[in-house]
Amino acid sequence: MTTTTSTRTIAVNQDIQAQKKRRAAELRTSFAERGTFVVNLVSSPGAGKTSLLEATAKYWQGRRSMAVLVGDLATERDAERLRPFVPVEQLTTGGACHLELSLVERGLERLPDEDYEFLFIENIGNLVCPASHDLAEHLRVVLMSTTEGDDKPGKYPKMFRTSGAVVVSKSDLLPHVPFSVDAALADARLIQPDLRAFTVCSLSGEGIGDWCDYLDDARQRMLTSPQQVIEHAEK
Ligand SMILES: Nc1nc2c(ncn2[C@@H]2O[C@H](COP(=O)(O)OP(=O)(O)OP(=O)(O)O)[C@@H](O)[C@H]2O)c(=O)[nH]1
Ligand SMILES: [Mg+2]
Repeated sequence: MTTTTSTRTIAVNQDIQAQKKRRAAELRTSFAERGTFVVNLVSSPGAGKTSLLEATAKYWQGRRSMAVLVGDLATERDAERLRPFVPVEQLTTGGACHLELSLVERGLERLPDEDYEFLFIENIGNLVCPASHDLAEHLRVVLMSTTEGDDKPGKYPKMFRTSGAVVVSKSDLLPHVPFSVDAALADARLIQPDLRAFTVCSLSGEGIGDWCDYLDDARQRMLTSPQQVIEHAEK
């Protein structure tokens, strides 16, 4: 007697990814309805994400409401730096190289429940893994510091392809390091021609006004044409 066995493939991974995508879309819409513009800040380690957030918070103090979720593998150090200026919660991954939406949701529960104008999520310092994780943001911004070389966009294309803006940080060091802003931006725009670009020094505040004006305009666009901004973020 012969027996036949039949196999059935269950696409568990696909299902989980679809679930995460749906949840990110729901949250993005709900943030837009509350008037909160969400920015996911990504870069290599030490490029200046927390410093940019400190400078942004100081520039806007008393004029805009913002909150921050800050990700690291360990420690509360970045949250401690930002706490004098804004509501902030530290997310620690315990070793994972990127933030997941579920961790962001847990952080949101710990933040005071207010309709902030801006929510910034500082991702783990890494130009690879965070590119593949939607955190319900309306805008992804990639930082590139002048000390890390101007050849990074072509080497980490997904991060630049999925970002809407690039911030060149540590501009005060330009006279001392071999970094061409033009070359870096040309390389980035080969990958993402519509990238908006800003050059800043978070320590002196140079360029922070232009960066904040851009964020104000981006939030205004979300308030007037939410669907357009949401669809663009989901592409
Ligand atoms: N010269 C100069 N140094 C800066 C500037 N911005 C940040 N730094 C320095 O760069 C170092 C790293 O800055 P952080 O803001 O901690 O960078 P980060 O991207 O948040 O780092 P991780 O969270 O560890 O990935 C710190 O010593 C900052 O003082 C800048 O505009 N100019
Ligand atoms: Mg940081």
